[in-house]
Amino acid sequence: MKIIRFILGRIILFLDWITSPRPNPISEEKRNEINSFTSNMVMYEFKACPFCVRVRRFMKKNNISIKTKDARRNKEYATELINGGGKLQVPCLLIPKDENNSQWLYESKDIINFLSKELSIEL
Ligand SMILES: N[C@@H](CCC(=O)N[C@@H](CS)C(=O)NCC(=O)O)C(=O)O
Repeated sequence: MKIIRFILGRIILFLDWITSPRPNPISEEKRNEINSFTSNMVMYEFKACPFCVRVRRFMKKNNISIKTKDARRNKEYATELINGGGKLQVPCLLIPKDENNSQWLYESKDIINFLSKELSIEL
């Protein structure tokens, strides 16, 4: 089972690599707006998870750069995710609200919808 998952993961990463989307051209002003909006966010992921690939491709196409934490390879990140968000499921976007409050947004579709709505990106 582990070996099948590994092979599937490699295939997903390879396909993602050869069909990687080009970033849409945007103005410097829009780039600054995106960067300032996402600067303190973190996305918990597994590198070869197809749902994470979907979110990463959306981000790349739309010039969104968010720090990622691989919760498969790093047990500390997995613990952070479980303690903060309540479960080990990726992708999960951590959105800090203020000093004591954060939103842990699960579901690839919801993450893409959130980013596109907040950044006025058409889907
Ligand atoms: N409906 C979810 C599915 C996410 C999902 O199934 N993620 C898998 C990895 S591909 C996961 O977190 N599994 C937990 C585990 O393997 O422990 C989405 O679209 O984000």
